[in-house]
Amino acid sequence: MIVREGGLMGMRSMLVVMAWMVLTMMCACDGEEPESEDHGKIIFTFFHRVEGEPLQIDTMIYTNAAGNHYLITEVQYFISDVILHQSGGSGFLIDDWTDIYYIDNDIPSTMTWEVFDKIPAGSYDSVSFMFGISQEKNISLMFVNPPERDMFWPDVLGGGYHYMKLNGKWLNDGMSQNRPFEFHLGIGQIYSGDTIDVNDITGFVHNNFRVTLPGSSFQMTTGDTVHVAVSMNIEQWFTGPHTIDLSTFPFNIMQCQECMRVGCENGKKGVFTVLISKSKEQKSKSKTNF
Ligand SMILES: [Cu+2]
Repeated sequence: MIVREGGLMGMRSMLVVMAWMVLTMMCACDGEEPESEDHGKIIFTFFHRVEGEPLQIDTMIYTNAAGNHYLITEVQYFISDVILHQSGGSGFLIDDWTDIYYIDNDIPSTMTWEVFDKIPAGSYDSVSFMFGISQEKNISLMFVNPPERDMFWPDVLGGGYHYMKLNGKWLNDGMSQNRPFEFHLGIGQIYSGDTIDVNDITGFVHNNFRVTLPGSSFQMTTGDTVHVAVSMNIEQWFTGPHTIDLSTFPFNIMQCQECMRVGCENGKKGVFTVLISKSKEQKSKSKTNF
């Protein structure tokens, strides 16, 4: 409120001020009233691990199922259309503030997602999310700022955005030098010939897939904060249904649909696991750690 300096406040002005104060108080009381709908909130935290331990970046200490020694330099990915599956009911879609969420191992703030949506009280069987972005939503130029913007996928290769950039280096026994790998997932291409020439592209494949987190049931009661700690188990990208030998992969797989298909099939099982915990106070500092 602005009160002008100088001059006496007239009766009319005083009445206006008093009316304003009464209104403000009423509004304040309104705000303290409990919402009619029963709901709680949900916070996602993201962890990157290798064989159960927190990821150590830039260190050649890991060996995948194929026997390649490897290190990881970057982990960047999108999840979208998170659905909380209500017991015996439909799904609650998280989309109030954002429906596409970016996670980056180098940007700690992205590793915690305080969901804006008010989550209806009740019991939930599971939590699922789209890995990457669905065909309908994966639209070129929708992100104008970094870091999301820098996930763009070239239009000529299908457009939109990478689902994931998992970058690193690998080395086999007997090799004298590291080689880079770019395990990038996104829209695949179908080529008419045997050569990989963008002029021969006859179609695109949307490789995004839905992940249902195993053991992700929870109960939401009013005032609860449910903490969903999602772990990406990086070694699982290289194994599962398919053992991936980096020496037989192109260093960048963006134009190898077969490579991306195999990678995505590994991603559907074992890559993502979860721990769910609850806190009562909305402002609680309690947090789940692996
Ligand atoms: Cu790429």
